[in-house]
Order: sequence, then C-alpha cells, then structure tokens
Amino acid sequence: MSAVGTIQATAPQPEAARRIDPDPGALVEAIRAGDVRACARLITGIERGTPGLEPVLRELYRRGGRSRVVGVTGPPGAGKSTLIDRMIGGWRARGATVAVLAIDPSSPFTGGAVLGDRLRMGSHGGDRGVFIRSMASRGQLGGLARAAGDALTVLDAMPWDVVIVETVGVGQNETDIMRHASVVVLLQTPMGGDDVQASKAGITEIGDIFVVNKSDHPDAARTARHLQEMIALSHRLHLERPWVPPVVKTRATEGEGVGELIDRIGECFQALEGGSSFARERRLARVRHRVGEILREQFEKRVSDDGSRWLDALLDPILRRENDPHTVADQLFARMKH
Ligand SMILES: Nc1nc2c(ncn2[C@@H]2O[C@H](COP(=O)(O)OP(=O)(O)OP(=O)(O)O)[C@@H](O)[C@H]2O)c(=O)[nH]1
Ligand SMILES: [Mg+2]
Repeated sequence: MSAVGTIQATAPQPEAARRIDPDPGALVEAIRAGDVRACARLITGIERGTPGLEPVLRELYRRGGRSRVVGVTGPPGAGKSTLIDRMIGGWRARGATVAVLAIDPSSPFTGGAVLGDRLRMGSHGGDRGVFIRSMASRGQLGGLARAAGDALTVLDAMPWDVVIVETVGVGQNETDIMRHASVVVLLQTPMGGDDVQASKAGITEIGDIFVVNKSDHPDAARTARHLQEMIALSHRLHLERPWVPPVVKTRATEGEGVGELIDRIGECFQALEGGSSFARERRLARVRHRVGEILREQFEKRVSDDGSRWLDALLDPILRRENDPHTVADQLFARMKH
C-alpha cells in the first residue's frame, strides 16, 4: 500500500498558492510518490487558477490512470458525505487506499461546508491511507468543472486505489463534474412515487448505480421500486449497454448496505471499464468532454478577457457594417493556432 498521509479538508492558506514548486519535474515526482502536502498545494493552485501549472498537469495525466475514480452525487442533504465516510471504511477494510475530493460550488474557502465535511467525513483522521480534500470556487462556476478535472488528474497520478469525487447534484456544472468519473453513484432519498418520476426525468442517463439512502424511511422501498422501473424502461431503449444500473438501499448513518454498494461498484468497473468496445466508447466520451471543456475555457478567456482589446481592430469593420460577427468569428477560428 502507499505511504501517503492524511490531510483533512483544510482552508488553504494564502501563501500556499505561491509555494508551487518551480521545478515541474520535482513536483511530478513528489506527487507520484504520494506526497500529500505537494498534492494539497497543487490542488490549491488549480483552484485559484495559478498560472504555469500546465506542464505538471500534462505530465501527471500521462503517468496516471491507475486509480478507480468514483463519482457520488445527489440532492443536498441526501447523505453523500455520511455514505462516503462509510465507503472509505469499507474500502480500507478491503486493503484499498482512498482519496476524496468534495466539490462545493457555492462556499468560499472558509465556508461552512468545508468544516461540515471535515466533521462528517472525519472518522478517518490519522489514517495514512485516506486523503480528504474540499474544493470550492470563488464564484467562478464555469471553471469549477475544469478545475475539478485537473484536481482529479493529480489524485489519479498518486498511489490511491480509489478516488471519490462528491458533488451536490443540482445543476449542469455538477453533472459536468460527474463526467470525470468512471463510475457514477447517484443518491436519492425516499420520496412520494410521483416525485421520483416528475423530478428526475433523465437521471437514468447519469447514474451507473442508484442508491436510496435513508432507507429507514417508510417510502424507501417504493422509491427503490420506482427507480428500478425507470431504469428498466431506459434499458429497453439501450439494449447494447452491458450494464443495467442496480438500485441499492442504504442507511449511511448505520453503515447498512455499504458492503453491497462497494461490491456493485466493483462489478460496475468490471463491466464498464474492461477492454470491450463499449468501455472504449465510454472512455472516449470522457476524454472528448475533457478536451472540449479545456478548449472552451481557453477560448472564453481569449475573447472575453479585459486584455482582449486586440479584438477591437477586427470589430470596427462590424460597427461600420463592412463585416459581420459570423464572418469575424470564422476568421478568428481559422487563425487560432493554439
Ligand atoms: N435517517 C437517516 N439520516 C441520514 C442517513 N444518512 C445521512 N443522514 C443524515 O442526513 C443529514 C445530511 O447528511 P450528509 O451526509 O451531510 O448529506 P450530504 O448529501 O453530504 O449533504 P450536502 O453535502 O450538504 O449536500 C445528516 O444529518 C445525516 O446524519 C440515513 O441513512 N438515515
Ligand atoms: Mg456533503
């Protein structure tokens, strides 16, 4: 197992971003060796958009890919952090090391959720085989999914067996973050039958495994049944898929159902991440999304920065109606080399 230490979710210190190792090679080696302090500093740099990290991220990506990246998403308060805490325990008991990246799109670094996650996933303090890190954005929602992807690149290059990414499943941004995971666990809580259908049309597209947490609630069995029906319906439309998402009932506070969930995740990796052409398609879709995400951000930066006065010379003819926005966009696209 890896000789890695535990850092609980901490609010990054202001000087941390400036302490990025100037030698990319040394930083890559430190990360590869499981240096959690180097990892924490690098993720802080990613979070803040510190310039100059690309060479490190490029090299780490090329040397990573061994970890199993599991996404966990679901509505606010569904029990994601409580369940992840139990899953860590389950994987540790099976000898695996685990890193968690908890994405909080709303809170600033010092926000309550970071502290909350520290409390709720705090039962592994002192375990050197566990690393927990929260990541927030300072209102740069657009860049958060890209930053999360980069942070996962870092964790995936370290000697962790399992890397879990947690997001609150409410919007497009969170769904985008889930696209970085190989297997997605979607949490639901017990609810009235109609609510499942009405609120969650299309959720079967996101989840590889469904969890009805808080199964101590009387509506749990009914919710699980409804989910199963929706999954069966969706599967009939996609018979080529080699995996029918199972529904697992859990009671995270008591650890009930967690062993079964871990088994299902293992089976899902077997079915979806092997050498089949379906598995290859899934991996292709992930990296296609990733490249597009980086490309869009680079594009956005060049066109919308304050420094984009360079554009003005091209815009003047549009003002005079001697050119038009479509043509200028085409011309720029053709000229853009990298
Ligand atoms: N009754 C019951 N309560 C649960 C269960 N799992 C979690 N809870 C409680 O639900 C509350 C929210 O749990 P969290 O683990 O913080 O939920 P979360 O989805 O991580 O929440 P956010 O990150 O804020 O979206 C806590 O008070 C938990 O104790 C369960 O299986 N049964
Ligand atoms: Mg949480």
